[in-house]
Amino acid sequence: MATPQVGAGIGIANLPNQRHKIVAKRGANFTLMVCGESGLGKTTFINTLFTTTIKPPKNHKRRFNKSSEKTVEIEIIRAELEEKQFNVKLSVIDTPGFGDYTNNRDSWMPIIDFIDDQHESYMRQEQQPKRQDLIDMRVHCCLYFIRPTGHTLKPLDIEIMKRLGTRVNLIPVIAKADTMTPTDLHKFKRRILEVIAAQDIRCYSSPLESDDEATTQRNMSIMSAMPFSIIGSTEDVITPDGHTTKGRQYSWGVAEVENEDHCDFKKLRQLLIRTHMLDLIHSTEEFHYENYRNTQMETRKIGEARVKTWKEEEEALRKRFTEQVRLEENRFRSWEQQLIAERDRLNKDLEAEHSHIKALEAELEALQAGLSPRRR
Ligand SMILES: Nc1nc2c(ncn2[C@@H]2O[C@H](COP(=O)(O)OP(=O)(O)OP(=O)(O)O)[C@@H](O)[C@H]2O)c(=O)[nH]1
Ligand SMILES: [Mg+2]
Repeated sequence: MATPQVGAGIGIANLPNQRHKIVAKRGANFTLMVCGESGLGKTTFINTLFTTTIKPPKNHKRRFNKSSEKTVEIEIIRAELEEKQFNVKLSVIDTPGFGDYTNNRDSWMPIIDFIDDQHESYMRQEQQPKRQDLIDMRVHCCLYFIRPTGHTLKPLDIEIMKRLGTRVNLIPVIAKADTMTPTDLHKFKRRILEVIAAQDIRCYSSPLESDDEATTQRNMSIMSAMPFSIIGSTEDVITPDGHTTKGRQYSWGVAEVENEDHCDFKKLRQLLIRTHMLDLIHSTEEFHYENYRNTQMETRKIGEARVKTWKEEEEALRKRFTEQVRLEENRFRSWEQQLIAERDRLNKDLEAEHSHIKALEAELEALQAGLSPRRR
């Protein structure tokens, strides 16, 4: 896990926001996640973001070498961004790309679960009496990588984006923008937005209005680029006008990461690191986390009510059973008593019969005794 420090300013201290003061005091935790089909350039994007935003850390080399490898597990990369008195602890979550079929649930469900688990873990900690130093890995923004097919969103994208949109600030991005012509890219963006609207997929939207006109204009310009097209690369290329920048070299020329005519990487980075970071953090807390908490509370309340009903039913059943057993026992006892009484009566009868027989026998004997001398 790398922990790079930034030397270059990132502009976050200039946030024109009341909340800035609060966050500036204690610093902010910002967690960004990338997800999407395999091989779309998620890991490359993270590396590009670090290379272009943060002074590359010494121990970061290992990651760059890994960029062409498949990501096989959820990986968290940590960095610290500092500017003047402002401090941001940045965590980027790289996820394994999933296959391109909807029924491939095993590969993308863990990503959804990861987001829920972070909310759950935070909620548990909040419920503890000791609440200092909460570990907070709630995802503030999830970039969903879309394959640059030029057609439309696939059923797989729709299914996953729907689930993500209700849990997290979802921002769709078009991967590998250098593989499409600007005209096709424009059409593709429009189609994606149409599907998002038609399918009711909830994507991140931000308050565009601000106190000053320039900020409002800037926010509108950034947000209107959604879904952001991106080019990822940590390689240096030489532009036609001779300066060195990050990009991808082709026989026909270069695709530049930070050129706004080539892709929206710069706008997206500005949104994430500078203009909308606090809004992403606050909307996560105030909307997505609250949503999760309320749903869980509701579910738990229903659960508790069910348990209460079960307990009541169990108690009633137990009472009924005990009563039944008591009645049976009474019935058995009175039957037993009757039986004993009957036995005693029979015994008495038997004794009476015995005495009667004995008396008869004695009488017989006496009779026999009286008779015999006369015979002699
Ligand atoms: N043309 C083009 N290729 C790219 C871009 N970004 C990444 N690639 C290439 O795409 C391949 C896959 O990139 P990765 O960053 O490993 O993709 P990934 O989404 O992390 O893949 P998984 O970890 O398997 O999900 C590599 O060969 C990259 O060089 C891009 O913007 N344009
Ligand atoms: Mg990867």
